[in-house]
This record gives sequence, structure tokens and C-alpha cells, in this order.
Amino acid sequence: MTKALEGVKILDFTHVQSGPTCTQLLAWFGADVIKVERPGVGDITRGQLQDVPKADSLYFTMLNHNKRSITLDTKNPKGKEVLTRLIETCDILVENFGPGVLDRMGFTWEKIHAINPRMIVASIKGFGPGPYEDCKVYENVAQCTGGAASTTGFRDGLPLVTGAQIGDSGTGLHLALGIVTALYQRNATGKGQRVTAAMQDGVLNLCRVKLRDQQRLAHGPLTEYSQYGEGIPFGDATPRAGNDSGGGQPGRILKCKGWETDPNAYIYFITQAPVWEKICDVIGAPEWKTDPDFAKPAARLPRLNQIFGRIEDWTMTKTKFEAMNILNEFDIPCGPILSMKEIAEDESLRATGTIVEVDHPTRGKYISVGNPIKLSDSPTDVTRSPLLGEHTEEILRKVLGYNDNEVADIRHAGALDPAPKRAAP
Ligand code: CAO
Repeated sequence: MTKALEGVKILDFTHVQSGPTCTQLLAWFGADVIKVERPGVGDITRGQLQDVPKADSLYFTMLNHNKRSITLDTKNPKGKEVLTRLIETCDILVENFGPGVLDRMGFTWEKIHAINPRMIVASIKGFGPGPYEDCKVYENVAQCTGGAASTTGFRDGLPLVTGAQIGDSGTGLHLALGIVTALYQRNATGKGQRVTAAMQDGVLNLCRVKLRDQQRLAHGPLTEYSQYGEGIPFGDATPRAGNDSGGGQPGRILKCKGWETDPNAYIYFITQAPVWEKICDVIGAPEWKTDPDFAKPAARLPRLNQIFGRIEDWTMTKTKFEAMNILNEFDIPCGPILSMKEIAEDESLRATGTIVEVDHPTRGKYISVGNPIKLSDSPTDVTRSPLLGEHTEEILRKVLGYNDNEVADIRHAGALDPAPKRAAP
């Protein structure tokens, strides 16, 4: 066994981003992921944000590595037979259709469980049971309803969404953990179960510290927020905190040399208490080590603007990388603001396989994010995403065991072709 999930078969009914992130991870751990796509159409992202004409988009290719693709009309009666066979054969079904889609297709949990009691059925929806359970949801809807947007941005500005896809990819990660946990339980019970992850819940889980702050508000102001030092009273909900650190060690984004022309010439600087004296020395403020207004963390909290202003006077004399090198020598936690260009060119990320180069038959070479989770006995080899229906015949014959006549029947019944367009009512 060279891969952790070798031998695990996944019926991948996912599309767009949240579900595909999950099944891509499982594929990287060695599962055989069979992506079922609508004939002629496929995952809608194949054609979205296309940069190379007639080639699968980066949106699709970067979320569907290491998978096989079968096209199948699962609304066609013969297609339903094939889907039933896939359910009998696979260990896990993963889907992120809109609410009710799988039921409308005729494959309720009860039916799937009856066909294959060992099957784990894993779903992502926008919301859990409740008033919004029937809503369709995309990334930013989840960020807004999960508490991220109301707590991101500056106090006097609009709520903001973040570029990190915490609603989609974040929930995909949550689902992947649920799946392997259910698989572990199945080893003992022999029984499959349902795994569900709602995007609102996933985002809220990642915003845990903001719900912490919501409750702390009942006991007084949030003293580590810049707002406290600025003398601005708190309202009744966790406010937006700009670039304040979410933890107990105050931090800020500070300008570095070149900030006037380079939008990323900044560094995140954390005034971690144990290294305070070193910070004072580095920035040329040794008097702060003994000054009662600055020497202790609690005394510093109302003075964060003054403190970070002085630190910034120092960071502005260095490039972000010079500052990083100097500060690291003293174990002062900091991080340069890296642009996507800098990350794409980072040799160390390439060396670890976190950035990989992939070759694709219609689009050529591109780079992608490899598996960020490294298993010492289950290395990840990133292979290109499948073309639409590239493995249809192979899966019908080799995975499901259909013979020539049966494949011809399935084809003849139209289960592998695009469904005829219905006239608008
Ligand atoms: N054969 C035949 N029909 C197929 C098929 C196949 N192989 N695969 C999918 N379909 C059909 C489904 O049966 C369904 O048809 P009906 O609506 O007639 O039942 C339709 O295609 C897919 O419906 P959908 O609701 O999933 O797709 P949508 O584009 O309207 O909505 C999305 C997309 C993402 C909003 C919705 O799927 C959703 O809310 N998913 C859950 C939350 C989620 O994951 N969101 C994140 C997406 S990434 O930003």
C-alpha cells in the first residue's frame, strides 16, 4: 500500500468549488475518485473564467486533479441503472448539489443506503436544517452568513469578504475530515452513514474567535482591539478590527520600504510579549523597556497606535524581506505580505510540492497548489484533471464490468449523450 486511501472508491457528484476541493484531497490521499458529469456540459467551471480558448479553465483544472471523469445522464432511466451500479461499487458518494437535487433524481439517502448499506453519503449545502435550508449558496453568501464579513474590514468601512475561500474550500476541508472519520467508524460497524457540512457552519467554525469576542463584550471592552486605545466605545456586536491580531498578542500590518509604489510592500508585525525587549532594541526604543507606560502588556494596550507608529518608522526603512530577516534573528514573529506572483515563484514552496507544475493536453503547462497536507508514508503525486468524459468507457467496462453489448445498450439509450433540450413552457 503506497497511498493512505488506496482501494477506496469515491462516486464524485461534486461541482464548482466546495465539493471538488474535498474529493481532490481524497484523491491526493490515494482514493479512486470517479467524477460523474452531465454529458456535453460537465462541471460548469470547465467553461468559466476561461483563459485559453476551448481548454478547461484553471478554475476547473486546479480543483479536479487526480480524478477520472465519466459522463452520465442520471435523469435517463439507463443512466439511473448505471448510477445504481456505481453506488453498489463505490464506498463514498460526495455531492454538493442544490438542496433536494439528489432526492429529485430518485436517489434519497434511504434508497442509497438500501442499495449499499456500507456507502457513506457526504453532502455540502449552504445551510443546515432551519429557515434557509432550501437556499442555494455560493462562497460569499457563506462568508456573509457565517460571521466572517461582519468581522472583516475596518470599523468605519463596509463589511468585507476575504480572498481565502473559507466558505467553499473551507467547507470542503471540513467534509473531507467527516468522510475519513465515517470511514474509520465503518471499519468497526460495517455501516455507512450520512456526513453533512453546511457552509454557514464551516465559516462560523473558522470565525470561532469572533464569537468568543462577542461574549467577552458583556464583560467590558475588547482591550486588544485598536478601537479601545482610540477611545471609541464598543457596540453590542463584535466589531470589524482592521488588521488587529485575533489573539492576545497585538499585531498590525505596517509599511515597508517601497510602499508608495508597491501595493504589497508591507509586513505583519506581532508585538509578542516575551520578545518585547528585543523589539524595543531593534526599533531603537530601548527606553520603552523600563517605561511603565510600555514595559508591561496591559499598559501597552491603550497605546497601540503610538507603538505601531514607532515600529512602522523602523519598518519603513527596510524592505519587507530585510525586516523579516532581521526580526527572525530575534524570534520576533512577523510575515511579509507576499503577492501571488511572489508565491508562484517561491522555490521552497515548489520544493515541498505545495506549488506544482502540471501539464495538460489542451491548455499546456500551468501551476497549481499541490496537497498542503503531507503524509510521510503516503506521498502525493499531482496528476492533471480529466477531460470531460475521458474515462467513461474505462469506468463502464473496468470498474462496473459492463460488456460490449451492455455498453452499446447504455449508449443507445442516450444515457451518455447530452439530454435533449426541452421547449420552454
Ligand atoms: N445528469 C443529469 N442531470 C444532472 C447531472 C447529471 N449527471 N448532474 C447534475 N444534474 C442536474 C441535477 O439533477 C439538477 O437538476 P434539477 O434542478 O432539475 O433537479 C441540476 O443539474 C443541478 O442543480 P444544482 O442546484 O446543484 O445546480 P445550480 O447550478 O442551479 O446551483 C449551486 C449551483 C452551487 C448554487 C448549488 O448546487 C448549491 O447550492 N450547492 C450547495 C452549496 C454549495 O456547494 N455551494 C458552493 C458552490 S461553489 O461556490
